[in-house]
Amino acid sequence: MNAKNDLRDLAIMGAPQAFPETLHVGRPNLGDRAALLERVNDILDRRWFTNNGRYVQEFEQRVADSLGAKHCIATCNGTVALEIVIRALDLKGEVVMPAFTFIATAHALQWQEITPVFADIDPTTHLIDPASIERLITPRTTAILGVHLWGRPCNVEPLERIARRHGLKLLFDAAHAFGCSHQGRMIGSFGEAEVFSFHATKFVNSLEGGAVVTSNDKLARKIRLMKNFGFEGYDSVGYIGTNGKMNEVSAAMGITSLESLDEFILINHANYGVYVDGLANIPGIKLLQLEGNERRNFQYVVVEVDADECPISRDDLMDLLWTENVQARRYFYPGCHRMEPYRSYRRNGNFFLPHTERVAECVLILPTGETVNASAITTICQIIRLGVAHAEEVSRCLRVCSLPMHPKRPEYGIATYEHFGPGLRQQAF
Ligand code: T4K
Repeated sequence: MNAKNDLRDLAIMGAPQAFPETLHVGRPNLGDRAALLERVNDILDRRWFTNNGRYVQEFEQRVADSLGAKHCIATCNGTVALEIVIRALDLKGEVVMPAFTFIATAHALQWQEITPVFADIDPTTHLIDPASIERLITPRTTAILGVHLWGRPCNVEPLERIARRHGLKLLFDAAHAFGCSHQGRMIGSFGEAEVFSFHATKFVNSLEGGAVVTSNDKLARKIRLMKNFGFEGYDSVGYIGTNGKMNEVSAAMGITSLESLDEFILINHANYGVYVDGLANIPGIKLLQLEGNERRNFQYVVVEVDADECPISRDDLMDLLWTENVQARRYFYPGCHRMEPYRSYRRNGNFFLPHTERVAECVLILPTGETVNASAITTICQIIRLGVAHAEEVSRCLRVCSLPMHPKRPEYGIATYEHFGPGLRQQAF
């Protein structure tokens, strides 16, 4: 790791990059490798790879127990879990959801020709704003789909009241919120059902995976059948279904990961604390507050770059980090309503979502998890501090070099730092 104490230490000035290996947002946590391999060997020995195997059953039981829920139905990923629960609840027409979320939340509805109707968010919490929901409800509305973004629970009680008043179903995308609580109750126990993701990038992962958690017996039974083609027995099918099953190796990884849950949260929490100190008093840089009495997993480090107060733009700061081999991400830019097919829908196109627009323009997600240590975080914070302190030079340098570094910013093309690194100093100055 190369220290970044002043402007001349930055890679855009020709200095070595801060990190020889890329730091990612969402680098998977491993947990106990030996325990995982032992389970995988057992799976191979027993030749039972999928279809409600022993490890899937154990994973489901452990998840349900840890959340105090009656049922956990494991699936191949979080998106399919959402699709199945939406289908099992018989949702139709329109569903109100926040525009500021991962695109899978909207797609899970639209995939079944249900129109996502986008509500605005609370600018402080980034969560669906209950006050923006009621005016969106029409006779076609069948549900509200809240998202516990960044692991922060939605403002559940007003959502429950609105759902009750209008006879709507309430469900939650809890992809980010495993291990989190709201008013002392674990996420997983709210609404008709809650959906988790155990994708590789989640702090508890099953390589790919997801789960529906509910305490509704009838719904649980239906989802269990639906994720296995609707089979009720060898020769009888009770519902339309799909193949949404989790396989045994994923479940083995999930169990192994669950066994390290407390350790992962401790690491994330400690990392968060280093970010709090490292980013203190940088003008226009605000770390999303996660502390409090509730349980949190701290798996996303969310920074707001305030365009009014910060001399450098969010995107220039992100590019600066990429030149140093820190792949910060601007989740969930530009918001679902600005992505296809939704932006082409006239009704959504007309939506006025000022808080969503502002937050999508200013959020930057920084690396955390098992693979990031305190000194790496201190260096990341120093890069940010230097970027803010020398905003003009940094932005000019980024422009002069017309850096083609960010594969997800099409305006910059696909190349990476390696493509422009040598000779950069001559180009810039
Ligand atoms: N609802 C919400 C609110 C969600 O956030 C998500 C998923 C879902 C529903 C759907 O759940 P799943 O169907 O995915 O279970 C990532 C994840 O793919 C996605 O699961 C997650 N949310 C979303 C927030 O982030 P990308 O497009 O950022 O993925 P990608 O491939 O760029 O990976 C992120 C970083 O992690 C990269 O810098 C590389 C690193 N990485 C990734 C993988 C897969 C690794 O180092 N190793 C790996 O194995 O979406």
